[in-house]
Amino acid sequence: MQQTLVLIKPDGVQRALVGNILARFEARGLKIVGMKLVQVNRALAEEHYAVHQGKFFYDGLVSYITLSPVVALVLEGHEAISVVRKMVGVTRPWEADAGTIRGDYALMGLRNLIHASDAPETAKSEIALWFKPDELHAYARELDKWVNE
Ligand code: FUP
Repeated sequence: MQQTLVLIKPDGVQRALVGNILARFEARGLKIVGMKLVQVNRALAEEHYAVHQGKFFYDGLVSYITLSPVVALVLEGHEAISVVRKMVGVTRPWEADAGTIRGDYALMGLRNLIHASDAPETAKSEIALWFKPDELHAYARELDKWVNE
């Protein structure tokens, strides 16, 4: 099973959309294997967005994610990385399809509610950045046999 890192960004927490967003992932069959509320400091923000360093939007991105707490999640499931990316929708919220999280709840600019890893290598490094090994939990769910088999 694949694992992916998801962040419900400050706007998602401030707009009280955490429960709604989690419900979508749970209903899809994805399993929460890590979850915590994090007040992101500048160092973590800079490391998370290192790939964007030097781009015109980098400073805004780093400030935005440190404004207010985020919910960090590790979700597990069959093809979890691409499944979650499709559920999230494209980066520019005004272009995101209806039915996606961004397409249903976001509209403008940086306020795109959510981050999700885009590939197996980034999922691996982002999970290691955000979670210690003992914050991730392997457990069986009765419903998995109805989702996965
Ligand atoms: P996504 O994977 O869809 O979250 O998008 P990226 O990782 O490419 O970008 C990360 C964040 O940078 C996005 F949330 C929004 C911001 N961004 C801009 O503001 N302008 C751009 O041209 C590209 C990204």
